[in-house]
Amino acid sequence: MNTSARYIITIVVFVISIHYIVSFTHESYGRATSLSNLKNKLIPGSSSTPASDTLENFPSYPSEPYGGHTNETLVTDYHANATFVILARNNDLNGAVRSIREIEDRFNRRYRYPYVFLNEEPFTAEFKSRISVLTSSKVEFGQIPKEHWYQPDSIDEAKAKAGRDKMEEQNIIYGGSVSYRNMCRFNSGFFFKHPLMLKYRWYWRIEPDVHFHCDILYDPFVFMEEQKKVYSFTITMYEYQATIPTLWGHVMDFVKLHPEYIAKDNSLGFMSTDNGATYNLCHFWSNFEIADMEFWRGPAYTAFFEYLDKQGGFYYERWGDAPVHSIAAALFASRDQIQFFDDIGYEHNPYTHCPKGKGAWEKGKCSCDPLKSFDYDGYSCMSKWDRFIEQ
Ligand SMILES: Nc1nc2c(ncn2[C@@H]2O[C@H](COP(=O)(O)OP(=O)(O)O)[C@@H](O)[C@H]2O)c(=O)[nH]1
Ligand SMILES: *[C@@H]1O[C@H](CO)[C@@H](O)[C@H](O)[C@H]1NC(C)=O
Ligand SMILES: *[C@@H]1O[C@H](CO)[C@@H](O)[C@H](O)[C@H]1NC(C)=O
Ligand SMILES: [Mg+2]
Repeated sequence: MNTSARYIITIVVFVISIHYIVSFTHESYGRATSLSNLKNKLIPGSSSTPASDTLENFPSYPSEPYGGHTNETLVTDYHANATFVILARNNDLNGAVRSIREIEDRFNRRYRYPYVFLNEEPFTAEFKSRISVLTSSKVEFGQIPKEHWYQPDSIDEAKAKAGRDKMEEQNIIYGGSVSYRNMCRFNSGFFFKHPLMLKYRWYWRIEPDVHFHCDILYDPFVFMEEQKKVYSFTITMYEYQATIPTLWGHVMDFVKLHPEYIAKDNSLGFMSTDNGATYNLCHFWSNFEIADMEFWRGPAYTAFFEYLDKQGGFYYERWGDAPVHSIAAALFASRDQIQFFDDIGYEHNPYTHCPKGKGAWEKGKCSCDPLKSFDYDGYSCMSKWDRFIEQ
């Protein structure tokens, strides 16, 4: 062997040795230069290790459609003439902060609908600053006119007191409370007349300490408008009979006086199976509402509320805004104007509506337990609504 041949062999052996040493000590170098890898590069589609293989050890690892990030893009599409409305006391501040934080994160930071806060007392500076910091939307704080809130002079206070005492004895929730009655009457007949609300047509009612469990990926206000809806709900249930002993009788008297207001394809059949003789107590839970204030401001509801208010049942009994709104929606709107929002995961203690529609829970990245939805709880009226709407 001559000198130059020996020299070449030495170099070749040296290069091969370095290759193996680096291959063992530097993993990525080894992968980049391995034979199988070179083969994959030369013959496309021959890869024996699909990228997803690495996830197979983690069967619970989120893959589509669970994964991805929440879309943060500001929605600049057509917006409805709409606002959120929150009735609250100053000491409801922390609960109100939690509710607004959630609706912002789940929906409104992309839509920037305004907020109107209402209270019979002035909101404190602390309340205003702690709410305003949560959102880029316009936030307005209004005081409720006295005549929209307090028990009117036309109410016989002795009779009202007797009613409260009786309900307290019966252990009915809020049975002895005057302020709760003020609140129910205000929500029934006045919130949509507040000067801050008059400039809007649509509203979304929110209470302190509620939860929005899912991303809301479309605009429910625009949906309502486009679909010509009037009223919407997420939870429906039975009312306490003891809070409304005479309500249904007055409703039927009103219907006889004003048959012209009854909608053609109404939802009386959801609330009564004997054509109105008796009320099954089903109503929509009004702590969540997305609805059209023109409906409440219109002639049918105006006459209806005035008629009920004259009977005094908001104070002599304890009529809630939930049955009052619900019965009105059932009688004066057609059934296809009432919307059940399955995809809006919503909780107001102690009940939760969790989406059940195909893929809705995944799409909304919902934090609620789909097995614990209130919909088919024994106390829910949802199955009655399903049957009514399908017939
Ligand atoms: N300003 C004000 N808001 C009230 C008063 N009572 C209740 N609210 C609000 O009215 C709504 C319903 O009251 P809440 O106590 O949640 O009643 P519940 O949901 O029927 O148990 C919530 O938004 C409360 O913050 C009150 O006396 N003054
Ligand atoms: C995010 O939302 C905007 C506006 O709705 C939409 O145009 C866009 O396609 C969305 N992007 C993703 C990744 O979903
Ligand atoms: C929004 O609706 C209110 C009430 O119907 C109306 O007075 C107002 O003019 C509307 N605003 C716009 C911008 O359409
Ligand atoms: Mg509440």
